[in-house]
Amino acid sequence: MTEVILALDVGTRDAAVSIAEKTGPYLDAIKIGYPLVLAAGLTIADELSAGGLPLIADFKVADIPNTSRLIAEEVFSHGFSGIICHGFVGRDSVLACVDTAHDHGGECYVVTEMSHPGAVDFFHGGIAERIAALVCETGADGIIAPATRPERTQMLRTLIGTRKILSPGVGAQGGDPSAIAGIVDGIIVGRAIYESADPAGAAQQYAQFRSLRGTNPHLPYPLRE
Ligand code: O7M
Repeated sequence: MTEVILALDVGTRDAAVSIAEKTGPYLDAIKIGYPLVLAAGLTIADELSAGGLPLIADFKVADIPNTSRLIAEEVFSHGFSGIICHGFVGRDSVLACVDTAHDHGGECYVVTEMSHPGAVDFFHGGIAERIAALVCETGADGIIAPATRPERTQMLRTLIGTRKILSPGVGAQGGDPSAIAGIVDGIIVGRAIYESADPAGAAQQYAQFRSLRGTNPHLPYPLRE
């Protein structure tokens, strides 16, 4: 199943709780990060995780190993089940997040290539491929790779095998869910759900793509459960 992960980047606690409640039945996880946590405080994580869906901390951690570990420890003491870090900081910093996540029974995802147009300035030219190799070496659980460039995500799939790919850029950034859902493990959707006049209906529409997991004929590995 290709999971549907809501990027809950709203600006108030009330909006976050309301949208999480409405869309929850059609979601497999919720991702929160700076926009919501800076507005509502980290205790919003305790509140959302009590709803029962896995909660992913998107702080794109990019620091020295000790600081990365301290951030990850704080994250996992607030009910998160996963953390996202950057890969360009290098093996020791990525390992600090991976090891802390695993110590707490959680998962760590590494940003390998971003979805926005400017990402090509740095992530192309071999960087994304090197980060993908680092992901395999460090035992990270998966990568973040762009729905806006399915061909790049397909290439990254060949490098990371059956490790998970979570893919943002669907909807508001122009990524087509039908082009990406067959090669990834989860699509990350924000504005196209939380800015919709009918967030539950929008989430339900994206939930239809769950059945596409592993259907891309060019996949080097069988992905279906
Ligand atoms: O659907 P959107 O565009 O409203 O939101 C997309 C979410 O995914 C938002 O939370 C972004 O910060 C995040 N994201 C990207 O859009 N592109 C990336 O390359 C990486 C992420 C992300 O989640 O990184 C962990």
